[in-house]
Formats: sequence, C-alpha cells, structure tokens
Amino acid sequence: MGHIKEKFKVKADELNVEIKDLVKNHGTRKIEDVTLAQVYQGMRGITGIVTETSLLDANEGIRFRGYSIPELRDNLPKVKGGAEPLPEGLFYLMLIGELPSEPDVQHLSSQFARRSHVPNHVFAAIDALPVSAHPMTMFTVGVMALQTESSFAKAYAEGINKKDYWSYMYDDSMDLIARLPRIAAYIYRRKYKNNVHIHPNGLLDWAGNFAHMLGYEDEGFKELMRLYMVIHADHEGGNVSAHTTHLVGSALSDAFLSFAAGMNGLAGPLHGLANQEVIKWIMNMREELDTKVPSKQQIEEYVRKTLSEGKVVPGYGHAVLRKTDPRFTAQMEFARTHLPDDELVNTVWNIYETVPPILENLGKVKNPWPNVDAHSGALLVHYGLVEYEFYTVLFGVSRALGVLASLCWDRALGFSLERPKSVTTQWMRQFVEGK
Ligand code: CMX
Repeated sequence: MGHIKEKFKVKADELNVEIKDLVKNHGTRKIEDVTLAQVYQGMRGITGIVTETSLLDANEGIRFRGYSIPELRDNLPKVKGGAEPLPEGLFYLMLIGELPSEPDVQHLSSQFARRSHVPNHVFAAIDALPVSAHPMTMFTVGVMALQTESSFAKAYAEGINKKDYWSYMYDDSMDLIARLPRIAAYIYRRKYKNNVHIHPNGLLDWAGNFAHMLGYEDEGFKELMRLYMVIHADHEGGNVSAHTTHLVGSALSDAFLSFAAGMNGLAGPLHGLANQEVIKWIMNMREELDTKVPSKQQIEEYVRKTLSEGKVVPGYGHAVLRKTDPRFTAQMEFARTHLPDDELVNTVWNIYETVPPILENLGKVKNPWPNVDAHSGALLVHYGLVEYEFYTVLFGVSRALGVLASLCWDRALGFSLERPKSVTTQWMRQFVEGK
C-alpha cells in the first residue's frame, strides 16, 4: 500500500470517530430553517451535504482545506523553475488535509504515470461516435467505457466487507485521474488534429504530460495547464458536477459511473459549458462589430443586446459567490505575467469593467461579477487552443481531482444513500393553507 493511501485511512478513521460523536451527541441540533422559496429555487442556501475537500465563502471565494487560491500558488510544490502549483499537490491536500511535501507530489506524479494505461476498447468506443459529436459526449463515453476496469465493481460483485469499500474507491479514483488526460487528449487529437496522436511522456508531471499529449510543448502552456487544473478542481459540494458525482456515488456506483454522471452535469451551459459560451460570445461580438478590439462603449451595447434577446451574459454571475471569483483573478494575474498585450485578454478585461454595473442595474442579478469561465478561454486561445467546444473537457479533467477525492471520503466515512424528501405543489398549497 502506498504511504498516501495509508495516511488517508488514518485520517479517515480519526474523522469517523469525530463524526460518530457529533451525530450521537448533537444529532438533533437544527442547522437552519428551510423556506418554501428555497425548495422551489434550486435549494439555494440549504445546508444539506458534507464535503471535506473545500469550502466556499460568498465573498472570499473557494478555500481548499482552508487554503485560498493565492495561498496555494505560494505553498504547493512546483516543477523545477516553474511558478504554478502542481495539481498533484492539490489532490494530496484535498485527500489528506495537509500540504504535501515535494516527495509526496513526486510520488503522486509517478503513481499517475504508472496507472495511466488506457485499454483499446475505450478508444474504440470514442471512435464509434461521429467526429461531429461534442467533445463532452466523447469524454463521458470514454469514461463509461473505462468502467470495465473498476476494481470496486469487481470486488463488490464478488462480495466484500463494507469496511473495505474505501480501498477500492481509492484505487479506482487514482486510476481514473491517471487515465483522464490520455482520454481527453485522444478526443482532442481525433476531432481537431486529423486523428494523429501523441504518446504520453511518463517523465512529465500529470498536467505537463496532458499539455504534451494535446500537442502543446510551450512551457507557458504547461504552466497554464497546471494552474488551470488547480483552480477548476473543486468548488465545495453543492455545484452540479460535484453534487451529481456524490449523489450517484451514494448508490455505491463506482468512481467511473459516478464521475461520468457528474460530467454530464458539467456539460450544461449554466455550469461547465459556460467556458465555451464565453469565448463564442466574444468571437460573435468581434464578428458583428467587425473589430478585434471592441471599445468599452461597443461592449456595453453588445451586452444590452444580449440581455434584450433574453440571454444571459456568459461568465458572469454565480449561485453562491457574491464577489469577483478568485479563480478569475488568478487567471488575470497569470495573463499579466505571461501575455499582458494579448488583444483577446484585453477585451476580457474591458468586459470586466463594463458588465458588472449593467447587471447590477437590472436589479435581479445577485452577483454581477465574473466567474472562472469569464477568463479561461482567452488564455487558451493565446496558446493556440482555439477549439472552444473542447474547453469543458479541460474543466472536467480538473474537476476529477476534487470530486474523486470527495468520493474517497464518502466511502471512507460510510456516508448514506442520498434520498431527500420531495413533495408536490398540491402538498405545498395544502401546507400553506394549514391543512
Ligand atoms: N446574465 C444575465 N442574467 C443573469 C446572469 C447573467 N450572467 N446571471 C443571473 N442572471 C439572472 C438570472 O437568469 C435570473 O433571471 P430570472 O429571474 O429572469 O430567471 C436572475 O438574474 C437571478 O439569478 P441569480 O439568483 O443571480 O443566479 P442563479 O443562482 O439563479 O444562477 C448562474 C447562477 C451562474 C446560473 C447565472 O448567474 C448564469 O446564468 N450565469 C451565466 C452562465 C455562467 O457563467 N455559468 C457558469 C457558472 C460557473 C460554473 O458553474 O462553471
């Protein structure tokens, strides 16, 4: 057993004791009241899930085990000569709850390289789809095809003790994270690069190797991938992709089934697909205005037009956040260092100055500020990754780190089948009428 797996088990046993105590001695404590409106409006603000890996503050943004994104950029190990945190380190932090050492991160990098073999039938399943299929469809099909490799599903079919579920979930999660870059790169090269594929380089870190297999050798792009994989990994447990993975996993579906389900949620335009929508929207604006650098006044007019057509401004607003997303700010800082004069990036910054007051004046938008998706596309375009339909797959590869670390915790803590109560509107009517 690798030392990380052992360490995880020790941490989980400790937390299990604490949770047993909490439930035994405080199990009847009320956390909050739930209003009728909350039930109708996406359960917003209802505390109903425990997720150990990260916690979102409406004003400060996400913290992973207490560490903000700037703190992660300072404290997580980096490649030699690099400035961006390694996603392996974030995975360790989410899993173990402590910052990793350099050897911990190297161990994870080599574990991911060792577990990265993707069987041929996975590529055949992807090949069975037309090239015109959306990359996210290919991605979930690839993950589903990989489900044949689940060690949890095999062990469960043979009959295992509940106490051992976590061990198989850990191995499946490690295998899946290790293989996702290869699957994603295969989709990219099949769809956009004439089906010419690039062999993995087992000496590179997980994100660096992903960049390499996509076909991007620029060290700037590799650094971007490391940052990208860190900032998209987790956003506490209630967002659609995390919640879906957790929900499906609560039925004891294995990591592959659960993660594929979460990815179908990430593929929705109000969630992960927003990153492709942002760049599409900016490109349409450029085309319609026949300029590469629209002025702030032109942007303002285009935003008003978007709203008058009953559409949302993609990349702006959030269900929980109420200030500029620190994931947006981290990308802005990356751009200031690496590509301050890029025209598209400057347009993203001009949009940032233009959109919030307009959304604020609508009076109904709870958060007029940009989210992570408002910036990511412009950085990718700079390095030549212009195929914006692929962007959500990048988000998905990163999201695996958070939702699979969480799934390991779910199994190690023996969490129950999720099954909240639902009611009909007739029930609600009778409830308010006191019947
Ligand atoms: N542009 C225009 N209108 C917006 C808006 C935006 N960016 N954000 C919210 N609104 C509108 C809503 O559509 C809603 O209008 P109606 O009452 O007419 O239906 C109203 O403002 C209130 O919505 P809210 O409470 O502020 O926001 P929600 O929690 O319901 O939704 C979100 C959050 C992200 C779906 C929404 O802000 C949105 O659609 N944003 C654009 C899409 C986007 O960027 N999504 C990515 C989010 C990050 C991620 O998950 O990846």
